[in-house]
Amino acid sequence: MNNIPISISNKIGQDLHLKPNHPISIVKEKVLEYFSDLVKIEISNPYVSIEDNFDRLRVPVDHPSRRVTDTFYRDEKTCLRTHMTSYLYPIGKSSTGQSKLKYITCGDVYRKDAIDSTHYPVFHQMDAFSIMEPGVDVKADLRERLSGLVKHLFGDNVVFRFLEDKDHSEVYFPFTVDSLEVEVELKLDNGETKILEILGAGTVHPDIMKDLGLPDHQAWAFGLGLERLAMVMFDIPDIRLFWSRDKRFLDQFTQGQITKFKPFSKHEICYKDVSFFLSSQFSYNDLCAIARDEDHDNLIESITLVDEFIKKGRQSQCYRVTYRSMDSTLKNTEVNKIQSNICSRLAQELNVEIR
Ligand code: FA5
Ligand code: MG
Repeated sequence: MNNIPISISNKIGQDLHLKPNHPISIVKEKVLEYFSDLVKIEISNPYVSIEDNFDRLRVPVDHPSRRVTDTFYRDEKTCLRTHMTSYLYPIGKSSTGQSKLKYITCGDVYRKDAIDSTHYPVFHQMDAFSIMEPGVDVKADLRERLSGLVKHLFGDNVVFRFLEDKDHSEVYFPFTVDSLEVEVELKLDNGETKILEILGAGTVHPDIMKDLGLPDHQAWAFGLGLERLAMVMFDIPDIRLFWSRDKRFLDQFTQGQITKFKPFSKHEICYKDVSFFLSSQFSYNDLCAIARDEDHDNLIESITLVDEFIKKGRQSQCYRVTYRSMDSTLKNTEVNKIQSNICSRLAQELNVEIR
C-alpha cells in the first residue's frame, strides 16, 4: 500500500515556506500581509487521513485524484496531503459553533504529477476559510478579497479574470459551490503575454457547513499555489530551483524583498530514450514516480513521449528523459546509472518489455 518513495519522504520537514530568505516564504509572507485579519494556522505534519483529504470534502470514491498513480499513500487510512483543504473539516469541527471561524494555513502538499518546469511532486499551498457575518454577500466578499490580493501581489494595474464554473466546466471542486479560478495575465519582458492560473475558490458546500454544525452559516474558501506565484514574481524559470542548495541560488533572496532572479550558467542537457511495449500496469505518472525516485540529485528536467506505434498488435512507446544539472556538469556515468535503474524498475514494477 505504501507508495511513498524515499525521494519524496526526504522532502518532509524541509519546510521551504519557513525559511525567511527563501522565495516561497517571501511570497507566503506577502499573502499573509494582505490577509492579516485571518488567524494563521501552521501544521507541519503532512500526513492526513484519507477521510479528511477526500471523504469529508465530498470527493467521489472513484475520482481520479484518489488513484495510487496520483496520490502518495502511507497505508489504507493515511496519505500525504494533496491540498491544504484537507484541514477544512478538522479545523472547522474542533471549533464547532464558532461563527467567527476565519483562518489561513500554509504547507507542503504532495501529488504524483508530470515532470516539467512547472510541476513538481512537492509544492506549497495556502488555503483560507472565512465565515460570513449574517447578511454579507459571500460571493461578493470573496471576489473583493481576491481582487485585493491580486493587486497586492502584482500591482494595481494587473490584468486578471475570474473564471466561473457556470461558464467553464473544468472549474469544479466537490467542496464548493459557485466555484471560480483566478487567472492573471502577465506581460513578459520579450513582449509576450502569459496566462497564469493562481488559485481555486468558492462558497463552501452547504453539506460541509452542516457537517461542521454550522448549517445556517455561509463561508468562502480558496487555495493557491505558491511556486507558480514565486516563479513569476522572481523570474524563476524552473520549479526545481526552489529545492536547490546552491548558494548562487539561495544567496540571491532576502526576506521581505521581491527581486529578479539572475540565472547562473545553465549546464548542458543530455537525453536518453527508453522504448518499450506497454503493459496494463503502465502509467506515465508511475514512470515519473520511478524516475524521481532514482534521480536523487534532481537531474531530470523532463520526461516526454516522443514516439508511439503498434507492432504485431502490441503498443509500443518511446519516452525521452532529458537530464540537466542545476548545479554542476553532468557526469556520463551518473546519467547512465540512473537511466539503467529506471529501465530495470520499469520492467520489474510496471511489467513493460523494454525494446
Ligand atoms: C486545489 O488544490 C483546491 N484545494 C483549491 C481550493 C481550495 C478550491 C478551497 C476551492 C476552495 P488545484 O488542484 O487547482 O485546487 O490547486 C490549486 C493551485 O495549486 C493551482 O491553482 C496551482 O497554482 C497550484 N498547483 C496545482 N498543482 C500543482 C503542481 N503540480 N505544481 C505546482 N503548483 C501546483
Ligand atoms: Mg486547478
